[in-house]
Amino acid sequence: MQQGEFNFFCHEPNKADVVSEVLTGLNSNPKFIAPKFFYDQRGSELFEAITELDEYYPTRTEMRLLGKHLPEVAGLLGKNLCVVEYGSGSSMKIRKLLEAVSPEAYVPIDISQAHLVENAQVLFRDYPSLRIYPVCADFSQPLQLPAVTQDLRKVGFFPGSSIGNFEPGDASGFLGTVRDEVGIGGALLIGVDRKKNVDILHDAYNDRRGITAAFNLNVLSHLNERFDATFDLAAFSHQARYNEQAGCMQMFLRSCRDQVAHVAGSEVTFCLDEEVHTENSYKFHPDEFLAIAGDAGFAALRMWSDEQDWFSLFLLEAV
Ligand code: AVJ
Repeated sequence: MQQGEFNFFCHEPNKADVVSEVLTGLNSNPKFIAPKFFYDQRGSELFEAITELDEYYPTRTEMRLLGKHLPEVAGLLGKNLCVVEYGSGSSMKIRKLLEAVSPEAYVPIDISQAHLVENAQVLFRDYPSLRIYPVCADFSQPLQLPAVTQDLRKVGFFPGSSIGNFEPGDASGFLGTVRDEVGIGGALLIGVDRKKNVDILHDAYNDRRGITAAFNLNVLSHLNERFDATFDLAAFSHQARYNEQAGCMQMFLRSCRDQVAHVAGSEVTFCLDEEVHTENSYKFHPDEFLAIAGDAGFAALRMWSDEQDWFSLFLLEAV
């Protein structure tokens, strides 16, 4: 049995750049906070809770597709693989993929260092012969994969329709960097949420128990802790609605009064009813997604969808 290995690589962006990124958004008109700031430890836990909600169908639908089609994926991918996971959320999905394709190496990439390393160590305990190289980095930016994996065929894994967080132009840009990272002949297994009845989407982002609202508001707690901000969460309300023209669910935090918050020493003013944009979650027709993937240098090998065409799994090859 091959001896496993665990080696951590840190490319965490420096704090000054992150602070200026946050302030740029909060000084823009309209104001925005990038969705990556949802995922501190508490945010990752809240998202975990969202995936178990009746209304939030994407995770369970994708898990069913993985369960059903991973044997075919394994047959198509072959051996001598390195799985590169963009954003290491819960390990439910990656465990299914690791079990199905038995790669030589696994490279999880995530911006939340504690969450990343903790998840990777648990996987190393359960898969001691696997070479695991966690990389702390912003996966939306180009990065060097660990050189020790260069002799292996790269398979990118981007589940959950997190591709939906990118603006269409940025989505093909991101997939282009993934294509460069996996290289010619490399592959990408990606989950994509489909366009559907707006009521279903509305309910998925406005769940009865208010978990999504807590997840959305938690971004302010994250900024309070990390950037000495002074946000009063009780002075903002969760808003989520479908933008028909753009084809995406949009989330906002609405200011319940005129107010001022300090962020990393800078003052930010909010008017009554002013909205801060926190996330776009684009929904796709298959041809729309394949056009974006094609622009990025990927060809479709397979597409699998659930019986209601609510969610699709694509296996792409870098050409
Ligand atoms: C993890 C980005 C795919 O957009 O559906 C869940 C995050 N936002 N509920 C999504 C999310 C609100 C989720 N992604």
